[in-house]
Amino acid sequence: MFLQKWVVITLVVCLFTFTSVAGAETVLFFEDFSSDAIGDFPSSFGREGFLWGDVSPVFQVLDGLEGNDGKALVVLGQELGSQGYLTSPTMNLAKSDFVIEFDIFVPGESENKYDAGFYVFANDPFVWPPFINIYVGNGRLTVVEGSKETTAGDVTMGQWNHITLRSNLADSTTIVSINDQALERPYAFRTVIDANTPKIYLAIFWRRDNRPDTYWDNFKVWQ
Ligand SMILES: [Ca+2]
Repeated sequence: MFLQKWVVITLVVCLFTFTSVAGAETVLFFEDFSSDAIGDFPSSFGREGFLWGDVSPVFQVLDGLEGNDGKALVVLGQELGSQGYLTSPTMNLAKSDFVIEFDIFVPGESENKYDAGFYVFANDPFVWPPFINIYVGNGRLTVVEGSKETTAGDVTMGQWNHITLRSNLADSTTIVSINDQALERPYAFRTVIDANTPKIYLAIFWRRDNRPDTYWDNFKVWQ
């Protein structure tokens, strides 16, 4: 018998995993109103499109509001039925996810009917409906997608509330939290954002009644 000896060559492949710098965030928009003068209209927002003459709300930068450090924006509701919007610059999205954070203060006099909130619009300005509609009315934070309106939870009247909205366009979900209390389930939104040139902008709005005023601060949007 001829015994053939086989030489087994073991090929060792070294796999190097290059981990990207996960979590590196790109800030798309930040406004704490610190560079605006007291009493001015907030300079980084526009008022195009959505104001109605004498019954418009008044958007004004104030200082030292209700325990908040520095300046904030107050929306002074005027006549019954007043409505108004102010809009952020358009933000171009490079990723499928984005986060919006802001602080809101609603005085405790909540018996009057009012809504104050903001829309996230997609693509071109003022194409209805908004991608996301989130508002505070009578002590509750409500999230609207299309015809589905869901009470997200209670905001605390008479103090600042920190709202966070994490939206993932890839799976069409958004998770809202109030004062870092995440809601139990995500909200599913239609993805109406143009996949080729995704962009969003915010529109803060006020409608219905003359009281109470609403204070906003520290808008930050990143992805
Ligand atoms: Ca501030």
